[in-house]
Amino acid sequence: MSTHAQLERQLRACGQDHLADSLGSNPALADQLAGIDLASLAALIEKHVRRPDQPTLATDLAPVECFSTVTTPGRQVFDPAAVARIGDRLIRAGKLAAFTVAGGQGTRLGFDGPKGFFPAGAVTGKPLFAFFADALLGAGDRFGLVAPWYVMTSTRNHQQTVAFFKEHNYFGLDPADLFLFPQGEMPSLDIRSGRILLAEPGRIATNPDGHGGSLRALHRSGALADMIARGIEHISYFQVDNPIVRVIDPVFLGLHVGEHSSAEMSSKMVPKAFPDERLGVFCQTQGRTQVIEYTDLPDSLAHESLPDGSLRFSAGSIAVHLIGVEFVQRLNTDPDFQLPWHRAEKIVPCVDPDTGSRLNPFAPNAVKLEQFVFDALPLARRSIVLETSRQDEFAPIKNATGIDSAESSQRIQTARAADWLEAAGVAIPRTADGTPDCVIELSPRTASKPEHLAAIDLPDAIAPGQHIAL
Ligand code: UD2
Repeated sequence: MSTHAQLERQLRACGQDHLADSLGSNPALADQLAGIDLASLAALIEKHVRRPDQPTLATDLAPVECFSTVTTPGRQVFDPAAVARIGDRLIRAGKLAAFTVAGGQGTRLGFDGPKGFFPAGAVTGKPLFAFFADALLGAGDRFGLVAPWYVMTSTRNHQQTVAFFKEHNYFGLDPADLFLFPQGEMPSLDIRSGRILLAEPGRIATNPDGHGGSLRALHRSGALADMIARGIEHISYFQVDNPIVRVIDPVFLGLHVGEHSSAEMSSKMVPKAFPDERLGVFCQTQGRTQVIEYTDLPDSLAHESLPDGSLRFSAGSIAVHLIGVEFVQRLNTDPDFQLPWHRAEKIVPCVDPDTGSRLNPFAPNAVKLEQFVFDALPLARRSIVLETSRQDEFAPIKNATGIDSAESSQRIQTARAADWLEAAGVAIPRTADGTPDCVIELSPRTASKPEHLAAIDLPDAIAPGQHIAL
């Protein structure tokens, strides 16, 4: 059977007659469909569009046990210095790479451009990508070598991102140590019929396949092969939205490769600030770690508290992981490897396939399917979770205003820098309630931990109202 006839048959088998009918007159459509797994589409439409159901939770769901550097009661305490020595050795030996997932659409932020371009610096206005580059350069200064950086984009922001890095002279990094690749796409489906929507006549509407798609995209893009060729053994995974993420962390790496872990996939958490905080929660079922996304956690569990008043399911995911290169290789060579798909209802402007007229819906008209990287956690044999300090490592920029906005992130950045500088002997102006009366932007090249400030020439004091970048 010709490829064309085979494609037509596959399309009809999964209810996409409107595409099968126009195949002959539109060769570009066949190219667009080539990257899509049509064989599994019928089952996905049935499960997520025609008969969507609530995800079922395991009956033995329990809170996860965590290691802690902040010694919250009840956590497994360990010796960070001993563990850091192990991580330190691996970093110096060039075994760690950085990996940013930057393929999301960032609709909530309302920023006109890829999120990595967002001006996150309170004083310099430098973009998020510059923060991560500075973190890598800072680690390079301290460990004697700059880790390679892999950035996952999406088809819609890839060229723009490549150009942005070039325009900014790769933020001081060697372009040979930078690897940008686009993630996979999924067709966007009509919310009622399951038919693939058309973005324009003859062109299907697609959406990025979720950050879980990164595990396959690493392989497909050649990034994984590049890591192996460089001798990389572990991947420091983080999202594009958190300017204070500790990109290179010897303590976390030492724990990840240590006796309690299978060195396949490890995670960082902070205790949730309030029950409905929009963080996935680490849980345990059948001895395996997993994350339940906040949208899937029933209210009763989100609010359940312990006798001391703390939340029972409190371990909030800050979406920071260490992932073993061998683990990613294993998943990609396993014919049964498939992360679950998650359904989201979205507004997708499209054209009517029957009349060709443009539709601009006001209510969700599409089902978007995405995979989540944390769904790979239960595939790891022993997966550790490390509690960390929220103020030191988590100040995401997701929303235009309020919680997790640029304003809240910059407030946390200043509070963190003020505490670190004060501990290093710098006088910090504070208002009556203790809030710093200044704006401080601390580059991760200068310090990603308080002790890094010991090696820096610091001012004696910061003036009230001063804006300072260090
Ligand atoms: C994510 C987690 C949430 C919590 C929070 C911490 C999910 C589903 N939820 O919430 O549990 O850990 O972060 O900040 O992850 N991305 C891609 N490709 C895609 C989709 C997303 O690269 O197809 C990237 C995106 O660019 C961003 C990250 O993944 O860096 C997070 O995506 P999000 O904004 O959808 O997740 P969020 O912030 O609601």
